[in-house]
Amino acid sequence: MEQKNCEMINKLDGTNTKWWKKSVIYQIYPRSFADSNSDGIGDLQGIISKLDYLENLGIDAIWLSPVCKSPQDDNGYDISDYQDIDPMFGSLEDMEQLIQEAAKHHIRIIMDLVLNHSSDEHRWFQEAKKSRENPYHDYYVWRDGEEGILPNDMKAAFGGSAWEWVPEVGQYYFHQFSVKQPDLNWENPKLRQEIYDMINWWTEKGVGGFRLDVIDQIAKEPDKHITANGPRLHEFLRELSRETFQKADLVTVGEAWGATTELAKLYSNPDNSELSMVFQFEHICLDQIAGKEKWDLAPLPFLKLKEVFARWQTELYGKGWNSLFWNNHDLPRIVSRWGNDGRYRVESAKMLAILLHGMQGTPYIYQGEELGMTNVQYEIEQYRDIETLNLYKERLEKGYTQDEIMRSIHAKSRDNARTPMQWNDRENAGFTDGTPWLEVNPNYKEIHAQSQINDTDSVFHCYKKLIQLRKEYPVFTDGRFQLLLENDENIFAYTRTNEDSQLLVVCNFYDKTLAYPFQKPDESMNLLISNYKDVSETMLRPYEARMYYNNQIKSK
Ligand code: TEU
Ligand code: CA
Repeated sequence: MEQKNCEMINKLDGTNTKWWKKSVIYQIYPRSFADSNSDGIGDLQGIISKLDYLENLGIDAIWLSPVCKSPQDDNGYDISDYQDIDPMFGSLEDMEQLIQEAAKHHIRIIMDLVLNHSSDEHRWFQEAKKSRENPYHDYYVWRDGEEGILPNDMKAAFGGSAWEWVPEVGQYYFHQFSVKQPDLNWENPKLRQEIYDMINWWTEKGVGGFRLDVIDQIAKEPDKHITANGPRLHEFLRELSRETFQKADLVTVGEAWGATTELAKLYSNPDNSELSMVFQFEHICLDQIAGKEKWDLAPLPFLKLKEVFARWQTELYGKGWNSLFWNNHDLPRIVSRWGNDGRYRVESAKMLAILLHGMQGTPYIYQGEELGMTNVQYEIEQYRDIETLNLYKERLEKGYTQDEIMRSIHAKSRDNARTPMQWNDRENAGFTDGTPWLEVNPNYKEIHAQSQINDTDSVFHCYKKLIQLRKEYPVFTDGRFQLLLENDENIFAYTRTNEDSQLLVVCNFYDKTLAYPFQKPDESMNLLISNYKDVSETMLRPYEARMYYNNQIKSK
């Protein structure tokens, strides 16, 4: 019955295929979005209460970070029951209600599937660790050994060894993330079948698609130190797709830190054999010391940023599909990171939006990005994220100074993105009537949704307009990308061109005033959107961004 919801939206769109190529997806981190029952944690009813806001913004789908049952060691990325909702967020009925209510607002729900690992509190793992003969034992990745002598030196992403000893079975299990996130063994066909059944069960409930957490790491081979891009990865993905996604008109997006453009063409092959699109991070990893960790800060190499975007735009054209994003729940706020969260907060937030949304791919907006929300600079006691807290301990032990560590945390902690959504200027930014699980950014009196919704100069309106433009002009979807001024140290400029029209995007990435680098725009150039009230023919002001549209290119 619920599947009708998606069919209904398809009809409204006037298309039955590849709806996601014209869509904009909004990511919700449920625990930080809206709290309906004053326990300080966002929940499903909270999201339902904000659907009008999201429809007003104009987004097509919500990527919902995990809401399944979980002990919350990694905020829900450690699932203990894939077919139930965590009571913290509500019930299965609330989830069904969300799917239905969202459809009435022309919004689909994309669930976050964490298939690389489960929680150690999942029934499968509870059984698996009982004995080597248990039927669930092989659902996980085990290696023989002796207590204290590790199978090898592999490290977990959240610190420490990737191996954990279980005395009952006299073996180590493998975990790429926290010790409470044992890796699933995709080599086991029975496990794969359980996963497919679970996905099909959600599809029947009417979800619009799935985001696949660290999907490039499912085909691990720890004996060879292989985590990402294991030999059987694309074989597994094709089977997964055939057994589940291809049976419905879903969007699927694979998180892949290790993707290259070549691999991305496999993941997102237009023949639909694997996924709809890839979510890769090459641009996001540029401001760190090469070969080191994200905490080892380096200035953004701007020319490299342009090169990376241009390469992905060009190489995937017609052969794959990319996600366009600056933010998610693991990344710092972009306006603080590569914009300016002081004097030019509004201008730079809009510039970054215009720059990204003119490209080919499916844009993602992470909650609060549409308001220009910023990073926080908390004391260590105020942080909640397992990665941040482990890093702090680990680096103190390694002899880093407190100041060095806090500088890294302020720049890169995942909690920068996880502070509660700023709805209004009331206490706790209108997020909760209780005590928020993570403190609200102290700038909420100045930056909040209520003041922006009806202000046509707001960051919110810039995003709203960009979403509308993507729907209105086909060139956003199909135009070929060309980078301009490749070696300019300040300006990011490009065109998108299809058979009968062209977009020109010109962005000043920095806080200085520059000469306008092109011929003065003529009457064939229609200014679609910009971030200053007027347009100078000779100058680009700090963080100025313009997007022109020209539909007379044939006559040229
Ligand atoms: O993230 C994948 C991942 O590799 C991150 O751990 C990343 O290295 C880190 O966040 C960068 O700081 C996904 C989820 O998005 C993340 O929230 C989860 O913690 C992780 O998987 C484990 O499920
Ligand atoms: Ca709540």
